[in-house]
Amino acid sequence: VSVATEDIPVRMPSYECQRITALKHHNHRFTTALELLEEHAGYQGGGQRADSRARGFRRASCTLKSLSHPLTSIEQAGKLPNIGPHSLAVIKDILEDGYSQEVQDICDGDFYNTMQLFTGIFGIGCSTARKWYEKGFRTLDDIRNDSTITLRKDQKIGLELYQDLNTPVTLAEANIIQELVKAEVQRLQPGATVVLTGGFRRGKTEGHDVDLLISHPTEGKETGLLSAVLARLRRKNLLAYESTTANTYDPSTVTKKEYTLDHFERCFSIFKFDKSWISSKPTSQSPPGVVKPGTSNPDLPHQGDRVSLGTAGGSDGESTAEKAWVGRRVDLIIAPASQYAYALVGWTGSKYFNRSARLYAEREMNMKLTSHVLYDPVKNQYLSASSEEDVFRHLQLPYREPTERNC
Ligand code: DGT
Ligand code: MG
Repeated sequence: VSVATEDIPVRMPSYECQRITALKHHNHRFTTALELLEEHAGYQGGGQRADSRARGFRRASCTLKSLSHPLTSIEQAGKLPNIGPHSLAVIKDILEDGYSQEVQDICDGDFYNTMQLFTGIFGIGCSTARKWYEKGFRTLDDIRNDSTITLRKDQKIGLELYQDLNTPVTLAEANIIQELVKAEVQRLQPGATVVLTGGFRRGKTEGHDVDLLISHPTEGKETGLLSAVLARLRRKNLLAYESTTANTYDPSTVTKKEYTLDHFERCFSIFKFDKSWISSKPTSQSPPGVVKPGTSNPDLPHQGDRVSLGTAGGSDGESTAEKAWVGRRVDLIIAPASQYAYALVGWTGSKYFNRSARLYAEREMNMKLTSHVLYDPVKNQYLSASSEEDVFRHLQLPYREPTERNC
């Protein structure tokens, strides 16, 4: 007897971290629309209410991503967890008409497109972008040419390198940057580790930045590493921008503070990625797209070589028209060994996976999960973990591979 997939009862747990969410799934036509609505809701002011509207669309999208077959009926959508009335109405439109007029109108509108343009500037958040939109600004030149706007250093470079920073980073580029940083880190501190986290670790082949988690198996040996690595990169003229924040982790405040952001020592940077690195042929020992740094490869940067040809200038100006490098956003995060497993989970993401894991820990396990530690307030115990598997085990969650955390 054959049963139509939409008639199979779906038993889906409501926390995203309890489910498998792969990059490829069966419901892209719905999730693209819902995530556009999420983005649009996030662009609107209104604090927590706007945030929770945005989150509602994302949660509905996450549910459909976890579904093992294409959604074909609104009745079934209604039985799934975390799909609110607004999302349901959008799904219904798409099922019936093949598209959503609401989404179409947003895409065609000035507001959404301008907000996308302005929030694409490194250092510009929704509130500044919205302020500019309300003042009537619509193009990057409107911003560049307005004498009343004072930009911070990061925002200036964001505007200068707009084109670069809005071109997705490829996995091949991310691998090269990871190898390059690893070589520098290990020269300074043998045995130190540099792991590519974020979306790339979840299997994405493109991203908006490169997230590198740096650690050392011996606690304490990571101290001072970041500033030393940055000094080396600076000497080689590989940095177009850097901003470091010190470690502010204090375990005793774990229950008091909202730990949505973490407290690791960290550097937001923009690397000057030499365009010629990517055209280099990988060596036979390298994985595809990876060029091993070191003396064996003449194409990698050395002090004073052609990497330094470029200087950060206007993306549409003469100075950068022939620049030999492309700007790439890189986050360097330093995690002490004892916090490494939690940092790895936190920095692998996705952001929504983390959010749901933290919520699950709090509501279902009565524990506090952060990127530093898992804390049990009843036993007043910090639960140590030496692997991601340990973190999942402590939470009594089935282990999910990074590629299954794409909510
Ligand atoms: P992308 O770069 O657009 O391809 O996407 P992701 O998933 O790499 O996102 P990204 O780079 O913003 O962040 C990487 C992961 O690290 C993400 O899952 C959330 C997490 N993350 C980012 N910033 C922070 C932070 O300040 N604190 C903590 N705890 N986690 C963060
Ligand atoms: Mg990333």
